[in-house]
Amino acid sequence: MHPRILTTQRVLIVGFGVTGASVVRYLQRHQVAFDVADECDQHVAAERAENLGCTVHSTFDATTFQRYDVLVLSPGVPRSHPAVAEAITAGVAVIGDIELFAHSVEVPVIAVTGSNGKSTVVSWIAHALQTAGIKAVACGNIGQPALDSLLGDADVYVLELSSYQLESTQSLKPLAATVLNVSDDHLDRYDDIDHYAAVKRTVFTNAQYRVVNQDDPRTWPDADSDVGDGVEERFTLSLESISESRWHRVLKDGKPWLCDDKFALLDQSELAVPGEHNAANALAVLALIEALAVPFTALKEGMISFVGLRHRTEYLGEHAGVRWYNDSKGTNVDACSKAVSAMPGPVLLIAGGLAKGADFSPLQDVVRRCVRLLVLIGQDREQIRAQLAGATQIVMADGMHEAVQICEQQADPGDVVLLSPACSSFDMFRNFEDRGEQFASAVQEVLAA
Ligand code: UMA
Repeated sequence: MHPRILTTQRVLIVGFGVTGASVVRYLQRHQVAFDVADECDQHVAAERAENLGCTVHSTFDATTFQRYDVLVLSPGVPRSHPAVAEAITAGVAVIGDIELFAHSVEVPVIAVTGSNGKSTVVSWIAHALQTAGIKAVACGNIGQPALDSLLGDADVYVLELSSYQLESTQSLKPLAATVLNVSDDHLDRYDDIDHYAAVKRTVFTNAQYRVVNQDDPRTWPDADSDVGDGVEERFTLSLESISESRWHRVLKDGKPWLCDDKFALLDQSELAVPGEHNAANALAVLALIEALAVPFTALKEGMISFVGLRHRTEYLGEHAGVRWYNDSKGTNVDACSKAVSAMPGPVLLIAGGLAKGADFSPLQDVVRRCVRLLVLIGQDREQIRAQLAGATQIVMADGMHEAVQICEQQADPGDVVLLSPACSSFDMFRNFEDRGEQFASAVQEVLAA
């Protein structure tokens, strides 16, 4: 919805976190009047009302919501929330921040979604483009709200999108879009994984170039979603099925190289980030940037100088022959499995937290092969123990500090200690960053000993 139209509408911002605050700033810039709703303490609401100069509702109420023409919904508020659902039924328009962004953005957008690797791919694209002298701005679910990023000077936006954001987005027209992969996540908000995957695939709507993961059918655009001759081009990518894929990997002199359909471009061992999943991420980066027609020679330096992100298989250091890694961003089963597989030695794994309805039994195989000791923390640790029973030795810890101490005592030289929880953090920590910081600070004590 264009801001000009919004000036004639009664607008309610639903949720006043990082996104809601960015919507406030955006609407203020465009002289659009609004109110705010957030299920917060009444005193907090009163203080906010004073600061914002508008009405702030501290409950979500169906009758109240229906007094507005448009709700701008924060991604963490489900459209199935009774007050929101009733407003939708009553004909109230419910949009998200990305819908507003879509109406204001004037340069190309590369849109990235998927269960795992989104933030890495988005940051890697931005880094590679910036190293090539192109003003690329990473934003969206990665933490920098898309609407705030419009204030900067960008040649291209690299937009990380969650399924939550996609639910309330219709008008985005990305130059290139991808669903990197789909695995169990957020199943507390969706009927099942197919429902979740279908929401993810809406990122392809109106996209000029679709980057498809040949190895993961759930990422393939729906057959009836082609938008016509000359508009769509599929850049498939695969670590495995070479014949099908423009972007893939080959062995050259016994070493893995990343290739397009003509040339071996990049020796995988030159990448600074470890693991098979990062080889797949690198292919996605190259395939998405291809839509901008930047030659590989301009990208190579940025491809190999990308060192990864904090809390994503982040190397913390070594003590007494034991290496410590922080993968606090591993908030689901698939991410945890990939992190464990990427480790350079037998693993002592710290996992657990809020399970979000996930099934942990797919971890059985990798745990059996790679994990010497599993230390479980958090609210749903009993469920995880039951689903991984027999795969390895399992012990329980009451908190992060105790988990680190157990690993320090049990690790032998050559082992790796990895935090990759496969769970959300909110039972014990403010967020995954807080969890990763607490792990890193406990590890620092070990490293300094
Ligand atoms: N709120 C309510 N009622 C509800 C839910 C939320 O009142 O039922 C209020 C809360 O009191 C709070 C606000 O809404 O004040 C929080 O809104 P939010 O949960 O939408 O979170 P934001 O702070 O706006 O952050 C969101 C993303 N969070 C979620 O999608 C849950 C951030 O992604 C994102 O970085 C940010 O927008 C900027 O785009 C975080 C995330 O965990 C990292 N994302 C999930 C993921 O990656 O798996 C989807």
